[in-house]
Amino acid sequence: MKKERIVYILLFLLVTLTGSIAQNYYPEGNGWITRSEQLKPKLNEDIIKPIGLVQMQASKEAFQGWEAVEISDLDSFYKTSFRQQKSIIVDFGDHYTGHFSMDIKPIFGTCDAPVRFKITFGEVPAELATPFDPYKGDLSRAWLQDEVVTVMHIPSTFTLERRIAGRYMKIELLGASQYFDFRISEVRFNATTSAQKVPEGLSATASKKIKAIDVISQKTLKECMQTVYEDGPKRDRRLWVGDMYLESLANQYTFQNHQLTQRCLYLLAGLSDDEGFVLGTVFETPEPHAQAGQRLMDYSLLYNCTLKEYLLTTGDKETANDLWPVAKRQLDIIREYVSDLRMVDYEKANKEWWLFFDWKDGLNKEAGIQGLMMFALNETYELARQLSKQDEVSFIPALVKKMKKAALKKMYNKSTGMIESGVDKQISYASQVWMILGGALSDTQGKKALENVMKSEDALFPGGPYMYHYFIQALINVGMDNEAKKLLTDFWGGMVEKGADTFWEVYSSTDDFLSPYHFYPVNSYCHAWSCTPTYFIRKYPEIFQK
Ligand code: RAM
Repeated sequence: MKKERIVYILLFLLVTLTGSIAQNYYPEGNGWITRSEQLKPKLNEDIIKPIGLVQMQASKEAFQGWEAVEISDLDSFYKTSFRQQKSIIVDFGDHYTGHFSMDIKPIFGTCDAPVRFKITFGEVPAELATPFDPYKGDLSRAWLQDEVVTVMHIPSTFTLERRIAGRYMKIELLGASQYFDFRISEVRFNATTSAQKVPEGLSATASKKIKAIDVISQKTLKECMQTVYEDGPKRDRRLWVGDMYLESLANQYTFQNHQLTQRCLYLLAGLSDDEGFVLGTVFETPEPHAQAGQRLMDYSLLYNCTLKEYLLTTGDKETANDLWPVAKRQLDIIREYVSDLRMVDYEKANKEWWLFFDWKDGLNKEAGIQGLMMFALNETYELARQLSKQDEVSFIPALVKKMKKAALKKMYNKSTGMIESGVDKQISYASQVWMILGGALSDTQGKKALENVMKSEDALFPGGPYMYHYFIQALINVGMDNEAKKLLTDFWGGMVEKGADTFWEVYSSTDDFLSPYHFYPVNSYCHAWSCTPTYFIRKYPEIFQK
């Protein structure tokens, strides 16, 4: 081999090897990514056949103005020329995530030209009845599940490469030769999930509505459980820390695939940034990588809470010990942003990090982040206790005490009994909730704060299911069991009444078209953070199953 050639090969190897080994704050970082890959679940597959053909009909009463009305079974669809039918919508009977395929067979003549179809999938009826263009949404138009496909030969089996999620599928004929004819002889869906176990049924005393909510929550979680805990199988199809936290809670009481939680914890740890902070979201393909620079403060801290929950559920100290340095490092976020006065430096935090909490315009998050920090500190201390590592975080109890005192002094209005957040003294549900979860308010104070905020007409309401989860938890923590049950039943029950097969990313009983992305078809209608009713229903049977 020529000398230059050898040098060239060596150089190439050096570049590719160093390129593929990410810089990592933790010496074990790359090993954690490898570990997470070993824990990747094999997906269960299930072949789903449609239940019939439907037509989308405008209806004032229906969710977003459209309902799916059954028009026929599949027999005549499969037997009749598709050139005559031109456009049909099949109903798979429920929401599924996976791959679609169809068999196409000739009726007469020889296939002398390709056939072109447009295939559109929808999670909800309106998605198949609302024109996508001109596209008005903030997120990529490509999330919408419409594809133009060309089939070169008939007979053949066509499989759509893109994984899709939904219940309804429209097939339209865009182009075919007049010299031969064909029919679609079968359509099917290869549905995938990493949820396997069948959870036990609820107690016979549980109401019909609670049972329905429980089933749909589980379905939502099941669809989001793929090779990671995805946030939504239609969109964004990736692992977000906040969604994972809630999914792992619901998983504990249902499918109990703890290996999936373990995989996600290793993956996030291995992909943390060059300062050791867990990033808000990571992707699996083409190789595991993080959303660069996406520092989302509440999510980094919720990593610790997920790890603590994982340890308590599984007793797997090996994993918890492995990942302990990551949890410990996240606490430095709190140390950096909490001033000597023991209040979070909200302006700085808000400028340098994304504080999420909820999709809610105008929400002041000062109280929220102070409360969440205290919550994460307490959870991390418990994690340390389980691992006999309290001495490594011995500062926690005193810090929490001081943060509580500072928070009450700055934000608690004794006369109204509510927390006021920010310079404008904003009153929101989120602020009361996080101060309760962080332990700043006693049960009596917390109860009063929630009772009062629920009476206050000007208080900023929760925006979406993610915030509703924490709201329900706060109600339970302060002993407002009836209110917790009512809220869960009204909010998620509202989606059931509107025909949800899986629970939605955003929901407002007064606005079907609400969208954080300014175009409701791009909302996710099977969304991880909406799956937690099953967690509450099963964890607190005395509240929800009576
Ligand atoms: C959206 C997704 C996801 C959430 C983030 C913050 O993109 O809905 O679930 O965690 O926002």
